[in-house]
Amino acid sequence: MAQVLLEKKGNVAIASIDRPKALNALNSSVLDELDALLDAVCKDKEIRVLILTGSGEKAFVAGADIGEMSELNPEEGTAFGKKGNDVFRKLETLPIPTIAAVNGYALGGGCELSMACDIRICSDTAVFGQPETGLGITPGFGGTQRLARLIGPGMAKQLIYSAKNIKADEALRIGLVNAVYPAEELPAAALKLAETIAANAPIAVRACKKAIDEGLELPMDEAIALEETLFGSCFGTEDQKEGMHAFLEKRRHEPYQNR
Ligand code: DAK
Repeated sequence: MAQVLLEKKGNVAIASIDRPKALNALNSSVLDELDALLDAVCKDKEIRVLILTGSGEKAFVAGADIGEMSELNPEEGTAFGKKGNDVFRKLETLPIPTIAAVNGYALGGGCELSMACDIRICSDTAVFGQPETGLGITPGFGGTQRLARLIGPGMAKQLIYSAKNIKADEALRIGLVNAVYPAEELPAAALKLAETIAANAPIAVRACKKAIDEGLELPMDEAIALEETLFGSCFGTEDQKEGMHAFLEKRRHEPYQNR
């Protein structure tokens, strides 16, 4: 039975981790399915934005599967960490924008999964945390790296060393999420945001993702040069011509064609 579900609504795809009885904990087979799903999403030219969420009302993802991890030896632990990291990196570098709609517990690997997405929004029932040090391990799916980059090293160290969970309002305050919604409104809010993004010129949106993600790793002069190249490449697209002509002709642009 599939443990990661994919639904398409127009140009938006919604992937749900579907193991609600284990609070959507990530085991090896879920990671394999997520990996295959990302490959399929990448190939589907209709999909312009991916939303990631969890099935059920309690959890986004309550972490890596503690049952599966408990008896690993150091070599197996390293291999499990690499498997997760490879999938999360594939998600992070997916060419299209990704939104984590965090609908409950996002602990350990769940918090890390949300951080591999471009944008995080959550329900007022969401709980975030990196409980690993309380279990005798370090975060293993990029938590030490992405949390420190997102919210700064001081706050990341406090969360990781203390293994304390935080609620949605605190996640908003420290910049881990962009917005908090009543639980029942989260799916619609995520879809509305995704549709807003999907209606913009897809080639330009993908170029923005590349410019931001790759530019942040470069010295400023190289980062600006990267932006210039990507900016220039947009002028070879039909969507740029339509967008600018529509403005000059004082009309609404035709739906962008991803060309
Ligand atoms: N793994 C496996 N099963 C889990 C789980 C998890 N992370 N979280 C919950 N479950 C299962 C529970 O065992 C329970 O199963 P049954 O007993 O019903 O069979 C079911 O989900 C419902 O959970 P609870 O009965 O505990 O529900 P409560 O509402 O009472 O509590 C909770 C919800 C989220 C507070 C609690 O379930 C909890 O504390 N869960 C564990 C959260 C956690 O510690 N997550 C972090 C896991 S560590 C690495 C690779 C990866 C990682 C690290 C290193 N390398 C290889 C380098 C990542 C580590 C993690 O993510």
